Amino acid sequence: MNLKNKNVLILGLGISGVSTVKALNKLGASIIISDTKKEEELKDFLEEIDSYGAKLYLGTNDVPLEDVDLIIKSPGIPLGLPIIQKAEGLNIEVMTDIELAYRLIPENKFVAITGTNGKTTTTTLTGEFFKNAGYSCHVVGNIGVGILWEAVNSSADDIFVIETSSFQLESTKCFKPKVSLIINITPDHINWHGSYEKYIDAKKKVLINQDSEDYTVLNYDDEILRSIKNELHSNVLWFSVNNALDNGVYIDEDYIVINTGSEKIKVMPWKEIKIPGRHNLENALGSVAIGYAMGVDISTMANVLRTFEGVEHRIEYVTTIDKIKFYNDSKGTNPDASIKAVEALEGPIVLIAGGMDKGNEFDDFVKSFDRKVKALILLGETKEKIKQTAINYGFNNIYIVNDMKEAVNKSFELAKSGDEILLSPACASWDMYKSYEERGRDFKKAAFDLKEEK
Ligand code: UMA
Repeated sequence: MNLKNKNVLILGLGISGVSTVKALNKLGASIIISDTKKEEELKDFLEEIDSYGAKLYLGTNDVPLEDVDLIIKSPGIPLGLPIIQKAEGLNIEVMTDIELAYRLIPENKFVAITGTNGKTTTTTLTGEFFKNAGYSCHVVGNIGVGILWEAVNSSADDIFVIETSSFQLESTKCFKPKVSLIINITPDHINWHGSYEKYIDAKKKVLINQDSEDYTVLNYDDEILRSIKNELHSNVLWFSVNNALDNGVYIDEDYIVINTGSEKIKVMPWKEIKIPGRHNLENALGSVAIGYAMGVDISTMANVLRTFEGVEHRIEYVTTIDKIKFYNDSKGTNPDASIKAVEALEGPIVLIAGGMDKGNEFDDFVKSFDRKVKALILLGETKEKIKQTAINYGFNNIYIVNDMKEAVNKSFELAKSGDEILLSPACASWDMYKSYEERGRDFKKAAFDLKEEK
């Protein structure tokens, strides 16, 4: 795809927007940028692309489209936005950065990982497999690194491990990774997609173009994923925590094994995996299946699994005060993710939850408390919704707070020696913060401030 002298409109100047602008500048495109934020709010991002002479439309997404050849939109911008509708009427192609990256390097070594939960851990872990096996590997995408700047600076043999969100996938057309993985699917981002079915359809776009040269890794324990078997044209590799498999990665007498169809390869005892919890075992099995498909040697994968400590904001141990441990799970941005965090800790737990309302229900979340959660501290847009759900299930030890500092102080007041304080909001952060990372850092700061006071 040749973009030299093409007029490309970048909608949204966030992390992916900046990476896209830098890449397009290198490719010789003429760049137009539009963002509803004002210049002042975009100061840092604008500084990064200061010298490129881009035409700016700030404080608005209303841009004349007459001369525009292509639009690259930030993942979170919905396809229903008037400018996108207008572009479609004018036959101007609209895509996200992962689609353009694929079109620029179609003879790719793209590994695309999606799922409702576990994406970031699995993407990081898979990247570690490749790096430790001596590959040059870019870990990019929803994990917080725009793909395009990395793509235009890569070599032919480089591998891209891409965390792909439903937002990024929804507007793909040709995107066809060498290996795809869907870890699990449960309801999320319903408001944005319009329905659970549309969210599932977006996730499926990670594998829909794959053919007999490609591999699709799927969780056999997930009913939705089992049911899409007939839609695949690729080589399927299953993984399962619960079931023995004819073809795939599973647990056999305490060992992680790969059944290739003709032989069973022992990887390692699953109990030696460093990251805790059943959900992390699923993530590990998915990563092993990818590593196997891409030819990473077994001992490298086993060594990484024995030492990999997990990622920031995902059941991250923060500190201990008076034998009370603090865990940051700000990445718990939907009920299912937070259920996994509650399950992974031993308890008793004082749980801090609540945030932006994405249209999720919290029944299963509250049911997972199961006497392990002793108190619930709620903040953000969903505080009353979660409170009401908890009360409906007979859980009444609930405290409403206004900010993270108050949440941390209140939880410490309620916790006893041996308890665990867990931030796992079950909601997005965007009602109070720019990102889940900012929310997680705020939680950690409040915990460390409290420790200093003590
Ligand atoms: N904007 C408009 N018009 C709109 C909406 C937004 O102009 O109608 C502008 C905003 O003002 C903003 C820009 O678009 O300045 C986009 O910023 P953003 O924060 O939405 O996006 P990025 O900074 O580019 O970050 C995106 C991903 N964000 C989303 O999909 C919402 C990041 O995923 C990703 O790490 C990054 O690209 C690099 O690929 C974050 C995320 O929350 C972690 N993802 C969701 C999730 O995991 O649940 C999907």
